[in-house]
This record gives sequence, C-alpha cells and structure tokens, in this order.
Amino acid sequence: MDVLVAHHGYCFDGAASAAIFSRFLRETQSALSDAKFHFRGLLYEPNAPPPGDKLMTGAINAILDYRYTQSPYLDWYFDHHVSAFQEPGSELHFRADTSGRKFHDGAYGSCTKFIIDVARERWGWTAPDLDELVAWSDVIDAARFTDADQASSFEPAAMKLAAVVQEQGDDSLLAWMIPQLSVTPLDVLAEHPDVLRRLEPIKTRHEALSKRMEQSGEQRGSVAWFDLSDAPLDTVAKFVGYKLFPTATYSVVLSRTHKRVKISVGFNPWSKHPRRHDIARLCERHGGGGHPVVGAISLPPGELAKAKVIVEDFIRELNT
Ligand SMILES: [Mn+2]
Repeated sequence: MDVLVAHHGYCFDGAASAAIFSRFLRETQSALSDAKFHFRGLLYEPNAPPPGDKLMTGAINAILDYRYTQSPYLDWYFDHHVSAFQEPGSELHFRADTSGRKFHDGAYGSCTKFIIDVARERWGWTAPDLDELVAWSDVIDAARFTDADQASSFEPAAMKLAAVVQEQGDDSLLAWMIPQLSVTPLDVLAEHPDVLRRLEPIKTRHEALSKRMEQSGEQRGSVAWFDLSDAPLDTVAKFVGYKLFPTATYSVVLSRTHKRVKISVGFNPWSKHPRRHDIARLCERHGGGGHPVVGAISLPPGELAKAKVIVEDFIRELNT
C-alpha cells in the first residue's frame, strides 16, 4: 500500500507534521505498518493548483498544514490555518465529513502539536521521544520565541533544521529528512553532514540580508517597513525587522523572487502594544492568507506596481 502525505512544503511545521503523522499511521493502522510513504510539499503560490490535484489515486492520501480539498481521494486531514477553506463550499464539505479522520483547529500554534494532541485524545497514541520536535514546531510556527535575538539565531538544532527545510527544502531532501525527524533527536540530525553543508550558505545569505534590511528599513508609525523589491530575495529573515525596530508593532516586507512578488506582514511578537488587527483577514482581502499574527500575499512577478499600492494600503490600515 502507498501512502501519500502532502504537507505544507518547505516549512518546519509542515515537515514535522509529516514526520509525526507518518509514524502515527504506521504505529496505529496495522494495515499500513509496511506501507510505502511518499511526501509531497504543497506551496502557497499564486495560481497553485487545487490541492486535490496533487493527491495519488490508489493510495491513502493525507493533507497536513495546508488548505482543505473536497477531493474524494482525501482520507486524512489536519490543519490549523484559519484560511484553510478557500474553495467554495469546502467548509461545509469538511463539516459534513463523517470519516472521523479530518481535523481543523485554527486556535493551534502549529499543525504538529494539533496532530499529536488529536492522536493522543482519539487514538491513545503517544511518542514521548518526539516532545522536543513538537515543542519546537510550536515555537517556530507560532513565533513564540523569547525575543528577536533567539528568533534569528542558528544555535538551537531545531533552528538549523528549520532554516535548511525553509531555504533548501525540496521533495528529495524531505524524502530523507522527514523519516529522520520521526525517529532521530534534533541535535543528532542537525549535525549530519548533509544538513551542515546546506546550512553554511544560508548563514552567509542571512547576514547579507540583515545588512540590506538595516539599510532599507524605516519605521512609519507603528509599522517597520522594508522595501526589498530592488533585487530578488534569496533568503528570508522573518524577525530581523523587530531586532532593527524593536518599538514597531507590525512589520511589512515587500520582496520578490523570479516566481512571485510577495508582501509579508507580521505582528511583532515582543511588542509592548496589543495587536489590533487580524492579519489573515487583511491579507485575504487581497487574495492572500495566513494566521491572525502573520500573513502574506503573493502576486505574479509582473505585478510589483500593484503590490506597492497594496503595501501603502496595509501601512495605513495597520496605523489605524
Ligand atoms: Mn503550520
């Protein structure tokens, strides 16, 4: 039997969700103890095909940490994105499901924690050796770091692995790493030569980007704003903005790659001021999505001018 685990691609929570879910399935469904597991990353790209198109006929199919689909091939579903139901009618379809294998809870900080909690409550399945993986997924996906310095650090093993998954993630790397994550302690896996080799250039790019953000950043009211659209972005640094502008309540970053123009919006997790906006809802107005505290809008690469108009809108809105 084949099992296809389609997960949010190239994000630590997506990979950790796939690791925990595949082990859960192996250990609780006796028919699947010898199954062949396939992993497939799904991206939030403009014009991304409906996730149902990525499923495999004749296999057990799961979608984790990604949008719901009404596809009849979907067997298992776990997600915590509040924007999970994008296709018309998909939320009603989900609510009408009677399989007992499809779960959604927008209150969770990570899909990984959601899966392990549901598996324990409904199936009595536990995996105490994965506690560290679960805890770190929750910290990373919900940005529950102690401060902006910890959030930008490459010291903890989970942060090294997360950087590699995010920046060098592809299906062949994850085909190796996901099964490893389900059985290997994080500090052992983070010292693997294949991980270290990929990490070095990431650190170098990260330092260069930090400099670029320092030069281009400005604070407008309660918003730290970075226009990085002058040159393609080759890395990400989600929290450097708050290191540079610790008094900002929000950050807005405009960036582009050859595939897309992206507006990333976040709430400063260490802000002294309360969050007054639901960022997912604001992003949805422009065809994006995410969580209440962090969201993004992706546009085709030719729409930089349109993106700049949206940014102005956002900065105004976040300052009201
Ligand atoms: Mn997630």
